[in-house]
Amino acid sequence: MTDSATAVAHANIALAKYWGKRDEALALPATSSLSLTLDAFHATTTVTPDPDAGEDTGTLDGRPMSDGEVVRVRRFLDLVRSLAGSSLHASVDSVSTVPTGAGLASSASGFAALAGAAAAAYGLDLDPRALSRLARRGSGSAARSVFGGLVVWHAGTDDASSFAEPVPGGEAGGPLDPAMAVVVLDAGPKSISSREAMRRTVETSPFFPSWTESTEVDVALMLDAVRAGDLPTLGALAESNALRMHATMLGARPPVRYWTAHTVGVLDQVQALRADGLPCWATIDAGPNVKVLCAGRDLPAVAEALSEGGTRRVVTARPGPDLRVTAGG
Ligand code: 2P0
Repeated sequence: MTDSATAVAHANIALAKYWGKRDEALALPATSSLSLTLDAFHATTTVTPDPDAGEDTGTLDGRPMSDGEVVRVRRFLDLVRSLAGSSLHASVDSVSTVPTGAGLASSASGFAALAGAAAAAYGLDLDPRALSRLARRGSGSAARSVFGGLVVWHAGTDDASSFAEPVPGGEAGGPLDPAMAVVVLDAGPKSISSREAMRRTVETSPFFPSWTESTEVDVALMLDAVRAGDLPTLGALAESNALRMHATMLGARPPVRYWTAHTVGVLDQVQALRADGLPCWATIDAGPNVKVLCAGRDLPAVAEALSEGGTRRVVTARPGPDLRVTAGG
């Protein structure tokens, strides 16, 4: 038996979104993106290489992984094995506090934790940038979950230049003090995977070229806002960028629509809270749930308002930590 390794990675929510790939095989995104890693949701993954195992196996939250999940893990471990020069199969056991497949970035924390644990278990000595590039191959947004706080993922033009890195200024209690209220409207699996929806958007939406051009500009403007400690500008850009991402997928054929009437209801509420003098901004991923960015000091009031007297589940989150390998390796 070879030593196992365990890693913990936190979920991230993009403020400037990744939507569409320029290269599927290498998982190169069409645009750069900017995200906030959250302390509220994380995945803990243990990889145990086993000389006696004939194939890779896995569990997710204590149940055997589905065929589709095992295929994705196996492909990822193939990449790790090729880098490590190993032929050992492994068991992968992952426990997540993120509702799987509900547009709450379960694959980001999942594949970042898998990358960290697999690299350690197979003896790869990777610096954080190399780990981010490796995690990207499992799931694009996982590149960002290697780091805590605010993170930029440079789109790059090849495997070496497409990596994430931390952006100073995202610390809790700092001048920007970013925080998030996650409004959980539906924690069930989504109707179409983001991978498939992105592909359809790239292939059929006439809005896609404008989306990529304007997102590159948004990332630059957001980084300026972070440097200036200007949360209102960052928030307004984030809300607009999310709406543009959904506009580009609504332009696909057949259209991709993750919103429900409840999603629109929360957008209305966020607008009303701003009008009442409570600064907060909405963002939406590949699912109906709405994440609301605000300053840490306003988080209790924002969460209280969105919870509708406690009838709705709202999870509060502050900037989360870097990926860490917690055992073995
Ligand atoms: C993001 N999302 O930037 C965007 C916004 C969803 C909406 O990254 O195909 O699961 O594995 O690279 O990383 C979700 O996409 O997709 C995602 P793959 P991933 O957070």
